[in-house]
Amino acid sequence: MDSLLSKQDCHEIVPALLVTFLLLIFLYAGSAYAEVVDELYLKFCAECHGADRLGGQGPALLPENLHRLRPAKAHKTIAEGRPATQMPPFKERLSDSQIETLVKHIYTPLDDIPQWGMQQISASRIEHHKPGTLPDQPRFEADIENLFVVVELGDHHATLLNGDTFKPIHRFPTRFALHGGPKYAQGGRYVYFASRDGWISKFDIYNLTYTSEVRAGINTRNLAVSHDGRFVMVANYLPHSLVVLDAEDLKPLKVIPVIDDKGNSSRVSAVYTADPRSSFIAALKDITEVWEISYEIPPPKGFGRWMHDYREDSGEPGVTDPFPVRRIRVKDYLDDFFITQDYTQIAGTARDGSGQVVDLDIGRAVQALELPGMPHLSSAITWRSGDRHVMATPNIKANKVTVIDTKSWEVIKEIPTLGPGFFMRSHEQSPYAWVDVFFGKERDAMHVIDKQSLEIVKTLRPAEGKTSAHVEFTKDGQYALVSVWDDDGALVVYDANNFNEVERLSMKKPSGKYNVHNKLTRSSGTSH
Ligand code: DHE
Repeated sequence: MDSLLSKQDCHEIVPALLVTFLLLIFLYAGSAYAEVVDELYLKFCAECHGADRLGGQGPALLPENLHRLRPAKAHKTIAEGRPATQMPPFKERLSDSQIETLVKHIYTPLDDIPQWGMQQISASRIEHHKPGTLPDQPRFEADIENLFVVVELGDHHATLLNGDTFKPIHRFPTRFALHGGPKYAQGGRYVYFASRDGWISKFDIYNLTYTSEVRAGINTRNLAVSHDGRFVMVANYLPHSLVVLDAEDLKPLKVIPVIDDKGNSSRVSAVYTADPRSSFIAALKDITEVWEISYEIPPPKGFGRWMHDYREDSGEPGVTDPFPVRRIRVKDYLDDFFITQDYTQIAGTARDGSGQVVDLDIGRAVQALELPGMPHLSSAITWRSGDRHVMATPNIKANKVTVIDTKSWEVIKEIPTLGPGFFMRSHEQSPYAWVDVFFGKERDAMHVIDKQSLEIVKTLRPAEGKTSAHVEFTKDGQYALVSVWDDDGALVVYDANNFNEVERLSMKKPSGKYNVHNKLTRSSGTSH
């Protein structure tokens, strides 16, 4: 019988079949590999960094956000964890090649990064109560100035606490993974929260209810509120932007892309309000610049109408472009920084340890700063010690508190501690500064330092074996509130003079706690 295929057919079909076969194997291998990557990523990374790599409790993992992290360093971070973050080491659970697979994955661009501009922000806004529709009297009896908001990370709630009686007034749900300090406005009537996934929520303390919410970013760092309570500024990791909101109803007023004059964009390290300057100060992570953004709107007369016009134009600048940016070129990146009490200088460090002092009036870096152990943002406090003004901060990578003279910017003392710490706090009325030992075996310890002798005078252990962290004082500085940072945790109130425990309230992983008076008066013993 004749063969069904001619010799000619064989010449054409066999190679074609072979190519198809190889292609199928290649595609199969490719999709199997993609499946392995997805499985690894979903199992080990997605819970914190988001299934879509756009961030969640942890930052977004995209090439655009990893400029400063070389792949080899990313490998090390996955294997060994990252100090000062919730990132654990994975080397016991993942092989070297699995880690390498994940590294390749996070440096692969996404096909499509969602846009998050004016339109998306506006569309996300939720209005629970229109401005002016809720009663102007508190629904409870308490000194508003001595209230605390305590953030409980364990089940994403916050507790409003009476700082005189230490009795909770109200416990309410928050957005997922709040981070950084909530900010008060209007004498403590309102508090603004930021979540790591970009949601900004405005809560009316008088009426114990949210009034509005908006998603200002996909992966957000923190927020600041102007001292006059008119504007909220949001700092983002993704997209690379700063967003100005109307503090009254959280309507977006302006999206400022964070780009230098060569077109390089940057994540924002953090933004703070500089009250006497009527400006926001933002430090950047991928560009060696500090930005000062003025919220003084000219002309002051007729401001309301002018702003209204601006909003109706849905973001198009009006006669004068509001919120202008002043760029200050600096010597290195500023990952962590503090603004001095008089708002004239910034002391900051890059994660690799190099530090600098930037003068906001002169507009440049004026001095190097020796802070090798890397502080956490907003951990430093200041006080008068003898005839000097000092700044002190714990270090996330070193077992010490560094004390610096804020005039000469020289280190005047390093106080050895039982481990690296996250937060340090004091109060104008207290002779002591409290500092936690967040990392290591002794993480249940809390040191109390005498502000004049610069010696540790007491080490407390609020709960044996459980992390104790983050202190905030009452309005009068007589009591210090400490977190037992555990799902089965507590808020422990100490007499700040004799260190005796006076109250213990059960809470679910309480993180930061924020006193209305200390925050609004910009106490030198706490973050602003
Ligand atoms: Fe924070 C404040 C950045 C890890 C708890 N942290 C801040 C602020 C910034 C910041 C920018 C200031 C915001 C503000 O108050 O306006 N934090 C960073 C980091 O870069 C770092 C090291 C890595 C990261 O995960 O982003 C980091 N921070 C942590 C944690 O792991 C902590 C302990 C637990 C958590 O919530 O993730 C943590 N950060 C806090 C708290 C504050 C804070 C409680 C507010 C302190 C205050 O008293 O104001």
